[in-house]
Amino acid sequence: MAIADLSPHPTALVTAHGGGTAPAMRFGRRPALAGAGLEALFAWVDDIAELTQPARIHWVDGTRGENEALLRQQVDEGKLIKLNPEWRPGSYLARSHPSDVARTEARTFIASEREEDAGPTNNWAAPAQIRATITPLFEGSMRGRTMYVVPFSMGAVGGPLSHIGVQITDSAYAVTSIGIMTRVGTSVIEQIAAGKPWVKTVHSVGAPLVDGEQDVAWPCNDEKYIVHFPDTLEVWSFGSGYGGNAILAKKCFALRIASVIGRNEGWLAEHMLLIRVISPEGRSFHLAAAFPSACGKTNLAMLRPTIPGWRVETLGDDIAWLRPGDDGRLWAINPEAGFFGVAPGTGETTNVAAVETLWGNTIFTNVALRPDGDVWWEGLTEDVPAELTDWEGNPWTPESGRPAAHPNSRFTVSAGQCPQIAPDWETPEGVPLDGILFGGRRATNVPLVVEATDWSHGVFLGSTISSERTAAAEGTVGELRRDPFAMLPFCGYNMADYFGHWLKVGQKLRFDRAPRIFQVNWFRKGDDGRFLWPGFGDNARVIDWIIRRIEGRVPAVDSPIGRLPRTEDLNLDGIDVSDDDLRELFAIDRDLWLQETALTEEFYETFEGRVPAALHAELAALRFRLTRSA
Ligand code: GTP
Ligand code: SPV
Ligand code: MN
Repeated sequence: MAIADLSPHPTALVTAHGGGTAPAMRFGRRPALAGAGLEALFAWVDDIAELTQPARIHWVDGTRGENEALLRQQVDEGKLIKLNPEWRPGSYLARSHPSDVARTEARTFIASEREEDAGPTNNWAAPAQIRATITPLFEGSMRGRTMYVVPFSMGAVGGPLSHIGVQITDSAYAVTSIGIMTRVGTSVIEQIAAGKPWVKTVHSVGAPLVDGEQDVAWPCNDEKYIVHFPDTLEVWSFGSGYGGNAILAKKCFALRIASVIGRNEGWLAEHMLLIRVISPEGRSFHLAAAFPSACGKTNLAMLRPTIPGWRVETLGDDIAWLRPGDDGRLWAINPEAGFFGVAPGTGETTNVAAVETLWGNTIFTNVALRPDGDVWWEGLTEDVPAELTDWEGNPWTPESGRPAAHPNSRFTVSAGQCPQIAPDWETPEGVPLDGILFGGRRATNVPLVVEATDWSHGVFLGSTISSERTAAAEGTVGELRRDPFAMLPFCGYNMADYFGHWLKVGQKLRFDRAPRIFQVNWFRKGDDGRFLWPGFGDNARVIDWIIRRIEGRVPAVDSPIGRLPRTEDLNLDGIDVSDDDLRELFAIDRDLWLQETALTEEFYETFEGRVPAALHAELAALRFRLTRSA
């Protein structure tokens, strides 16, 4: 179809339901707004339409009625299964194509002008070259489909730390997901009209419908490209409908592109949860924590402490933007509006707040379906249902010998539904941080908790994080890999420069007001392969120690790798952690640690001299402490 065939004020919705004629054109028109900034937006939308040749254009206004219509349309098209409203009102199940279940890091590119700006941990592509590769893929890629234009804000609309963008997509599933994960609406267009800068993101599942071709439940393409242009603030994503590849406001914008904006403007875009911890005395503390994908952020974000008196309020579960304030403190916002969380392992005993959050209005992807029209996944209940439909739509019984839900199956739900969401979670100026935690999944070596001696030691700890791979990205689960700051797949520029930027941000903080930095590891295992630490709600016991350290109420023990708790300072009332296990949780094997330092040096060397001297000095100091006689 030629661009000329597109009506200037195209209709929103296809006729699918109700038969007969199209419903009244209530949604989808180009906003009737004026403002200098809009010309560029309209021209860009026209350009993308000319390239991708959709059958119609729908300007998303973010209203409830529009959302309901989009959900209904997806049900009619067989793309969503409506769950039984008796158990799960307003909720839906999507089943992806079995090849499109996780982020595809090997197909993710940073197309900075200079290769060294992407650095050795990213796939670099020359901008002109990759544009020449992907443009033909987008040519006609939306034929027969609706092209949605989705204006979104990361952070409260108009907030001082917020940023806006527009996503063009041919996936209604993406639109309804973005509607949960971000703030979508015409108020964003008003900001663009007023001249506020915005990020351009383009997404196509890469499955045009030609000559009346029948659509499939989960259109996607074997060929995938997730390409970031940090110099022009653009993202182009082709071929995948999966969350992190398709909700471009999330990892692509709020981390990869935002990390570059943050480098240029003096702030940090981080893969971090954000919580307020309220002590038994009623004092509030704000913590952010960076753990790699599927390593416990959502769980800690919704912590229900097992020790009396403590409370946690949720502020965010995946991304935090941190900015030094005039007061010398580090201020944080959660730029998102929802949770795109890992389903398996989320249950009454592990994360009851998440289970409660999911009471309704949730889009589930790749979980199992119960005969009664509700959902299930491994770990939701102790009892395993006798009969299910698995994530691929096949009959399943416990004897099947395979998981009923995909290990990276997910829920998408509004943050406001979390029963312990902080009442002020949308406050535009954010909250001042008292502590930052770094962690990963480490079966060996890394103690339950260790405190950094100062900011640069903390940055060193962040830069050395390694973690066993999970199902959140394609690759071999369990394999140990470096994941500094939990940002390996998400840093939009050279990670050595990123380490340097962290050091610089530290210099802008008042030394007595900077957040204290800790490393934690809930995943250490005994020789018998069992977790040594009960985890989940009991992680509050570690948080309790961290807060008392921040308050200066407990001493710590110096070790070669940082400050450790005295065991008598850990509140272990009511749990069975044997003395042996406790010793093992904090054991530091000097030989193994020296091997770690050798690996760290190797890792630093891959940056060819770009790692800041301060971090080399930290590494040398660690080696000295490990080798000097005990
Ligand atoms: P992304 O959304 O991929 O960034 O993941 P996340 O970091 O938010 O991870 P999440 O909290 O969803 O946890 C992932 C998995 O780790 C789930 O299966 C959890 O049950 C499990 N998990 C979380 N916290 C703990 C813990 O303290 N101990 C143990 N053993 N497992 C945990
Ligand atoms: C992660 O993988 O870290 C996620 C899920 O939070 S995704 O948004 O798909 O990246
Ligand atoms: Mn994540």
